[in-house]
Amino acid sequence: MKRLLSKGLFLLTTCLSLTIYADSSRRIYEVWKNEQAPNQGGDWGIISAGGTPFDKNWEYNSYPIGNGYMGANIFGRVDTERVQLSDKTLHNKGIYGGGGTTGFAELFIDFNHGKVKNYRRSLNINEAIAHVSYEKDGVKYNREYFTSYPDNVMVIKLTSSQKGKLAFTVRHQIPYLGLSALSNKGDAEKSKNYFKGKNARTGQLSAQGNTLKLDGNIPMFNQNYAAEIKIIAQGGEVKAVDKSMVVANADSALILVALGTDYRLSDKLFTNPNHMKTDKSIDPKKVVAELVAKAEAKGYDALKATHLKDYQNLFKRVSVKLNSQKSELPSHLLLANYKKGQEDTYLEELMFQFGRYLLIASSREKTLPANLQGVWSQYHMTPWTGGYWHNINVQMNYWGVMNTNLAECFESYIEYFKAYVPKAKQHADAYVKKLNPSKLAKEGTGENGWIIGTSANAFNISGAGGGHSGPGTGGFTSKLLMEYYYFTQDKKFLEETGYPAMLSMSKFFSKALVPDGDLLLVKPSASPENKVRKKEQVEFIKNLPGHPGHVDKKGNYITIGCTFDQGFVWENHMDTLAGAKILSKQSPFLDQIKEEATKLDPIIIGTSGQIKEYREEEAYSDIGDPRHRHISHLCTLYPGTLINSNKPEWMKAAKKTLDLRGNKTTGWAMAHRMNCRARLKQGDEAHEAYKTFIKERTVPNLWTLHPPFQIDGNFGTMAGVAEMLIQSHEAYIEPLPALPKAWINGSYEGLVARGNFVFSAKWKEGKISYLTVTSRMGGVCRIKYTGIDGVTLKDSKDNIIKTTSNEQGHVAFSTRKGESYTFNIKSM
Ligand code: FUC
Repeated sequence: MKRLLSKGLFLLTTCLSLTIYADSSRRIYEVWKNEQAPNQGGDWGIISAGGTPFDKNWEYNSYPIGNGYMGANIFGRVDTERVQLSDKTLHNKGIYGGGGTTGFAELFIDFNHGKVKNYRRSLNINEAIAHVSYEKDGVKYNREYFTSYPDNVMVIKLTSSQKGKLAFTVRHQIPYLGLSALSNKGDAEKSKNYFKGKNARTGQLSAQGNTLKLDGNIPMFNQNYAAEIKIIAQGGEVKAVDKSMVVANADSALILVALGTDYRLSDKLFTNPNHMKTDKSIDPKKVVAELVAKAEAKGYDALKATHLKDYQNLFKRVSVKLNSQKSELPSHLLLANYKKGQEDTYLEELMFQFGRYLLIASSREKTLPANLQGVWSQYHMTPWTGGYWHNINVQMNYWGVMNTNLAECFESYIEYFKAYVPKAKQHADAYVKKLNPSKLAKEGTGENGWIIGTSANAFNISGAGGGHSGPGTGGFTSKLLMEYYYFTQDKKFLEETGYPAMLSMSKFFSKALVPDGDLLLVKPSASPENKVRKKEQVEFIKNLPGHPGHVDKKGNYITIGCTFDQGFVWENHMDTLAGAKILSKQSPFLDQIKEEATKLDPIIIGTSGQIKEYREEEAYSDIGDPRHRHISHLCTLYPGTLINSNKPEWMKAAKKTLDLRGNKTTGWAMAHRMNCRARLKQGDEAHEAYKTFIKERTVPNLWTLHPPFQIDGNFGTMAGVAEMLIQSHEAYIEPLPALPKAWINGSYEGLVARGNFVFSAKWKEGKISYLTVTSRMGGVCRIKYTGIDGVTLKDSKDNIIKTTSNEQGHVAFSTRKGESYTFNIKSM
């Protein structure tokens, strides 16, 4: 017994020391500054700058925390602290009339501390906790802020180094509650309309005992909302005065915040009329009261422990070192220096991990997916509605979710998809009926498939057909589902959700194709957002034989068979066929799409050596903007797979296209270029796109801009870093496929490849010195890396594992679920 016990203890200490060892090799990443965030104190008069709302203080300087349900922006002020609160489900009419996210509530905490010493504010992204600390009159003040996903509550802990020194007043506010909130001079007249009718909101505030409450309604979707803020002080007293809570002589204090609305994700939500979308069986006032009561009963220590366990379970899976030393500079200076040409790769690493932080903070199971601004919105009218834009933006949000080991963060999109798909089927019925009636199957049967167009939000999705983006948006979306399967190997998901979705998308695409000679082309078709701009282009189009397309009033060129649409039909048809093979399905329809896939002619090289964006263009930019942000004709290079290393002439043309297009573009568009360069194995060019992105589109809190703030760039470049370090979209896994010179030495742990293989690697002078694979699901692992064939492979028990290699030197071996395999690189 004694022996057993000591053996157990030995094992325990070994495990512990191993964990500690692994942890100590990890860096602590912080976004931090020795200055407070500037704030105009909730000046909601800012309505527009260049057509979209814009507040530099919030966008550039506040620190975002979130738990998927709610977001909070922390300013860290010592006079009046501002904590700006958001909830993805809260919508008003929005900028285009179909709904849009809108700011939820404001918390102001008056400290009146004036001039202070040793000020520091930070966002620790290893823990997802924001901190503020400083000294005033010899007393040290500390604040800690986090949003817990398991407890769905925000926690603010305030302490002072001397007893009884903590004194502050908490005020809550409902933003945009009518015109009184306006103070903006020039825009006041114009902005009146923003607060009227469906954009108005009702609301009330109360303060009782030690609790602040607010609740109200936004008429757009007849949506009720509520918040509860409880202040618990140790020592001293808490007193309600007017509509605020005054804390005096306390030693420490806890502020618990819960937000809620009567939004419940379901298919009815998308098919019901606007006034019947919310769920009146939910009482948000009750919901928030329960959340706060539970959190109070649980207590600060347990809340924090639960939060850390939950967050770190996801965050700690990946570590990356990119030829860097940890910088001691505050992050805004690191960024400022980088912009001046001191390109510290530590910032590149920090940005990568910050992307993972933001994804965990804004996309969790049972919350809505991350929107254009993640989970954060301070505006009455959020830019582009803060919605889900399906011609690249929402997909980009999830490009990196799998390879950066955060598969669980994609579950929110899967749930959203399941809820909107009945509406997407109605859109497909309407599309085929209007645009290709001879192919219409009986409406309501699902036989016309499903389609989603560009714009969508928590309450509505659009259909496709006409306008600035072709129906390729549907294939762009279904791609995410197939990738989820490839990475997780979750067959149940494939059987129940992924495969039916792709099969149904293939049904839709079959009906969107029309014969053209021997080919099948999507009609109508449009390359997302690219417009005809010059007279010469209009002339060129007019003179095209057969007049395949026309320019609409907005300058969109609506035509037939754009590369974007053809490409996504190909991708989806092939994914459907791959899914059918895995699930052993057969049907005449599968034979039909196999045949269709051969008639798509999706990639054509033009006279400039470019991949054509339009079939009818000859030289580059005969049609469309030569510098356009969208590179939709390269979507089959990334995230698709049609353009790959088996087609060197297409790879060459893709490089040419990117060279011609250039990197001068919006934030997310730089991220797409970065990923494309990675797929082209152009490590230095991918890195160049990343550098341009950091220099031109990154702001001091490390959020990134379109401009204005749009989170897809953060997520897209996060995906790009991983894509440079590991790829698995061809028949094998390739570690370090696009390593730039700047990352000549480095390491990573925990990046995921398709097949659910988890990789860790170290490299020196650009060459791998250590490589290990953990198999999560079993199966055959195939690796491409120069010189790897013949290298001894061992499992975790030091058994030598048999490998086979093919003519190209790719190595393959069978794996057991849960087992790790290490290459003895020294023998290379
Ligand atoms: C797409 C892009 C725009 C912007 C918007 C939210 O329409 O073309 O640049 O990102 O989405």
